[in-house]
Amino acid sequence: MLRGKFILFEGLDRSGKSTQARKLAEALKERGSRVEQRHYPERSTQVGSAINSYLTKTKSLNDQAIHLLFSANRWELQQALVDLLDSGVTVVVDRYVYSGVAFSSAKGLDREWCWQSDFGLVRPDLTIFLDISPEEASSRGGYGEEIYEKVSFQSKVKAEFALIAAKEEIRSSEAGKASWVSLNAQTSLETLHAQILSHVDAVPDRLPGDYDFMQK
Ligand code: DGP
Repeated sequence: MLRGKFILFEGLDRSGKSTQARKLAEALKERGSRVEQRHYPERSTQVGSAINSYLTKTKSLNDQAIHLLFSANRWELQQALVDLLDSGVTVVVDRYVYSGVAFSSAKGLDREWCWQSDFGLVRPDLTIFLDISPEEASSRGGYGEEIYEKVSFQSKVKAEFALIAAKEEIRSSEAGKASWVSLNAQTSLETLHAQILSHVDAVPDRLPGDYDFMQK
């Protein structure tokens, strides 16, 4: 039996990640695959609840502490994620390590320091970065309620994601397999969905227990 695929969506707030993650999961299920969706931060745990208080501005925390809480939230759910993948379930994830680094670096924290707490986590098989301008994202519904939803800050996050993308694209080409793709999110839902599906189909099959990990 093969393990499931770990497919990650990353991007700015309101880039359309949730919609595309849902459409991807539905399409894969229709083909008969077992699929689960996950989202970080997972606000239902105690750590997640502290993160939620920060995001909704009911509790303030210094930048380093909240960075480590986001990372702890990924770590506390890591074994459950690996168990799902090993049991053959494809997991479509909305945000992960790269959001951690992009958002915290955008605040001015040292980039290398930001990566450290996530080294050792399982690396996604494919990261789909949905590229959108902060201005377009801000014009989409519901923007502005949480702490990071400001165009000026999201512009900094976008610049940090660009640095990460450059690094990950080099890693992809060295490894000879596309583990990071950046797609223009300002295109139609269906066009984007079709592009995503074709990238997911190209992800190589792997056996349970066979993972790459986040590392330097
Ligand atoms: P979401 O639930 O996907 O809307 O994410 C909530 C907000 O938290 C969003 O503005 C992105 C930000 N975020 C997500 N993950 C991390 C992280 O690991 N570190 C930091 N600093 N921010 C994050």
